[in-house]
Amino acid sequence: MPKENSFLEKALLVQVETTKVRRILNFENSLEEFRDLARSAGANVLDEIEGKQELASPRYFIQKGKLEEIKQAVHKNKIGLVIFNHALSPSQERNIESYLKARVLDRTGLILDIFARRAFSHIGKLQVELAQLSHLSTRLVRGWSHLERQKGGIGLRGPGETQLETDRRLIGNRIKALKKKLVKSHNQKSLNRYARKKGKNKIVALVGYTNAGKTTLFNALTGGDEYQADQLFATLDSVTRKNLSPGSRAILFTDTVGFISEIPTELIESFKTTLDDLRSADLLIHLVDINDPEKELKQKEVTRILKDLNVDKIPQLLVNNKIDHLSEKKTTRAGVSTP
Ligand SMILES: Nc1nc2c(ncn2[C@@H]2O[C@H](COP(=O)(O)OP(=O)(O)OP(=O)(O)O)[C@@H](O)[C@H]2O)c(=O)[nH]1
Ligand SMILES: [Mg+2]
Repeated sequence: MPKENSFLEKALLVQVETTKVRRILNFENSLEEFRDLARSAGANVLDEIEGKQELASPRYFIQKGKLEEIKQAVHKNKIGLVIFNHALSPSQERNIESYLKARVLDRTGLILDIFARRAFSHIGKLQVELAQLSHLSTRLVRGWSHLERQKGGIGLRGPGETQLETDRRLIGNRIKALKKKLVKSHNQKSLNRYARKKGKNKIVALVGYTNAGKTTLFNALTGGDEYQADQLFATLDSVTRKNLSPGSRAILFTDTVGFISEIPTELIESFKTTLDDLRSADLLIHLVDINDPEKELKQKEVTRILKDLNVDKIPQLLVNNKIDHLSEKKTTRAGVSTP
C-alpha cells in the first residue's frame, strides 16, 4: 500500500468486469487508466476492489457480496470516498452511498472533478461549470425526489412550485446563461483573429488521446511553454501559436484537450466551444503514443470522437509519438503497490 498522505482524500477504487458488456480497453489497462484518473483528481488510493459479474445489477451496480466487502474495507481504513470506474445511475449512486455510509463518485463525476481542478481560463471554467450542471440536472430528474417535499425559499419560486421544479428551473436558467456567455467569449478569442487571416496562415491542430504528448510537441514546434505533464487531462484549453522554424511559411499550431474512452457526453457537449477550434484547421495531427499497449483502441476512440465532432473530413496525419521511449526498458507505473 502507498504511504498515507494526510493532505489527500482517502479513497477506495472499484472496478468490475461485466462479461456480457465489455468495455473498450481491457480490464488491466482500464484499471491502470482509472488509477491515473484517481491520482489526477488528488485521491490517496488506500485500497482497490475488483470483481466480475455478467451484467450490472440495477440496485447497486455491483453484487451485494461485493458491496459488503467494500463496506468492510471502507470501515477498516476509515475511507471517505469510493470511486467507481463505471457510469452509475443517480439511484445506484444514492443506494451505494447509503449502504456504505461513504461518498460515492462515478467515472463521469471523477473526470468532471479533474476538469474542474484544471480549468484556469475564463472559457475553461465556463465549460466545466456547464458540464457539471448538465450532469447535475440528470441527477435531479430521478435522484433528488426527496427534495420535492421541501417548500419555502423567499423569492425563489412561483406559486405551487416544488423545490425540485425550482432547482431544475434555476439550473436550466444557469445553463442557458452559460451557453450564451461561452459563445460570446469564444467570439472574442484570438483564434478568430487568426482565422480571419487564415488565407495566409495554415492551421494545424494537434489531437489525440490524453497524455499522448500533444502539448510537448506543441511547445517544441512553437516555442510555447504550455503545461505538459505525465497526467491525464493536463491541457483543457485550446491554445494557438505560430511555428518557430525560420524561413518556412507561418503555420499556426493549435493544442487541444485530450480525449478518453467512454468520455462523458456532458463533457463533449460542453467542450464544443474549445473543440470548435478544430473546425478551422487545415490539417489534424493525430498523435499516438507508440508505447501504449492499447494504442489501436485509443486511436479508434479518437477517430470516433473526431467523427462525432464533424471534423473527420479534415485531412489527418497519424503520427507515432514517444518513439525514443520504445527502446527504453518498460517501467511499472505508480498505482497501489507495496513500498
Ligand atoms: N519519452 C517521451 N515522452 C514524451 C514525449 N512527448 C511527451 N512525453 C511525455 O508524455 C507526458 C505527457 O505529455 P503532454 O505533452 O502533457 O501530453 P498531452 O497529450 O498534451 O496530454 P493532455 O494534455 O493531458 O491530454 C509528459 O510526461 C511528457 O514529458 C516523447 O516524445 N518521448
Ligand atoms: Mg496537453
